[in-house]
Amino acid sequence: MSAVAGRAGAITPDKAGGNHWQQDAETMTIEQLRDTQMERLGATLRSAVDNVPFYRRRLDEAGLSPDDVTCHGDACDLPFTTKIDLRDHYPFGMFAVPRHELVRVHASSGTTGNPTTVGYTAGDVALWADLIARTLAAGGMKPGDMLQNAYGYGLFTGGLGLHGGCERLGAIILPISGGNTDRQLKLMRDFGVTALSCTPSYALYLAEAARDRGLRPDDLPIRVGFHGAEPWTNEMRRQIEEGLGIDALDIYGLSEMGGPGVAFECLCKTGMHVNEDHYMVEIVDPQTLEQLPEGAVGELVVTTLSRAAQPLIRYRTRDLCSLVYEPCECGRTFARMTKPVGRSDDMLIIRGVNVFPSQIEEVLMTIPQIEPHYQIVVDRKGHLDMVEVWIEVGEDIFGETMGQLETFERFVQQRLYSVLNIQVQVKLKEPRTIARSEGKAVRVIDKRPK
Ligand code: DLL
Repeated sequence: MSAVAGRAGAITPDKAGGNHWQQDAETMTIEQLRDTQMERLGATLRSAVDNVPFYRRRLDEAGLSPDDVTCHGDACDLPFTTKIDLRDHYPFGMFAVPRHELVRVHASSGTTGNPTTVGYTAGDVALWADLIARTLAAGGMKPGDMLQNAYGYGLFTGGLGLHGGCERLGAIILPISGGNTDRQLKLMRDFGVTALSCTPSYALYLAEAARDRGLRPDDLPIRVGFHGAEPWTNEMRRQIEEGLGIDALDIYGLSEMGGPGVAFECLCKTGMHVNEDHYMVEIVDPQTLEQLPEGAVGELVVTTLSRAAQPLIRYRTRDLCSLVYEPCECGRTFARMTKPVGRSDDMLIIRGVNVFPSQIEEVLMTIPQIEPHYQIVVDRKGHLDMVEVWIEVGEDIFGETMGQLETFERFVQQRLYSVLNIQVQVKLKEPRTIARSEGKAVRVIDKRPK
């Protein structure tokens, strides 16, 4: 199986005015898609069982061999994979290829302590680039367009993911990464940038910053934006589109699946097309784990069909959404997923960065002056998420001078930064001032508008 099968090498306009990057693949019939999926699923299962002891054990326990999975219905018998499984096999225990076949490793935050690692072979990187090229082409990008990529570069998959896809498309990448808003706006105008990629909250922030500097949407050359990595609403879309004068498109992915590129919106804006030839998706009830029918909201479960370095079987994303199978006006036949409406775990997404409350607790509990009572308060100031961590400290600490208290707050802030990679405000609270709960402690107060 070639990771880049169906490559078009050119962008083909579709009837709705968007564009296909790999038209044959993106518009294949349902029968072709099902055959492709079963062939690739078989290869994925064989590789997982042959090369990853965890999967060999799991399939053994389920009394299954890869040859038992002969039709779509059989896939429901396969065991699930969770983030805990990835953590338990940190760092490379879930990889299916020897180290010399890897060319890249990314990582994202884990539930506790260790990050979740993601490996890529050269073929995986090439496949990823094609999936992002599909995403960018669907927004009308072509050679000659310039993409200002304000996703963070580094271990986060947003920066390098969009970067590779833009080069694959043959368009121009401006690898500016996040932050430095003045420079973002200056280069956007000076260079004639036509496309923007960043989190939706940063796009709103850029729109506001442009307005504050007296720039009107018509003064900005950008035409289209690719926004994801955190939840956003259609109302936010409206504000971004008005503020920047663009079409704002949703893109979805997660590190465990290689990063962005799992699903993308076309200019019809009627849900995100899942790249079903490379990712098999289902919706399950997060409690019973039973598969749910088309249109029902539940947890998205994804099986990789083409990733060589790290095949994942029935991975529980924890993202809650629904799927629609009706073909889209753009000609694409892949299922569309709705915007994720929430998560079935407690992960918070702060300015695009994943944060688990347990990570914060772990840090706090290593500091002896801190009592085991704390609260995490998340709010939105303007368009940016802000986090305050309220912590109760012992009586004795309030005997210290203001300067010493501030030094202590800064110390805790730095400890949290080193683990979370985001700035949080630490607020010291006097003993017994954080509300006690009779049931489950309420650790997170999320005041952000839904
Ligand atoms: O956020 C990958 C990505 C980068 C996607 C750039 C889109 C654009 P992680 O850091 O592993 O990977 O976070 C994955 O982010 O499980 C969702 O909860 C959330 N998420 C990603 N895209 C969207 C979206 C990247 N479009 C987690 N809408 C996922 C809502 C999203 N939530």
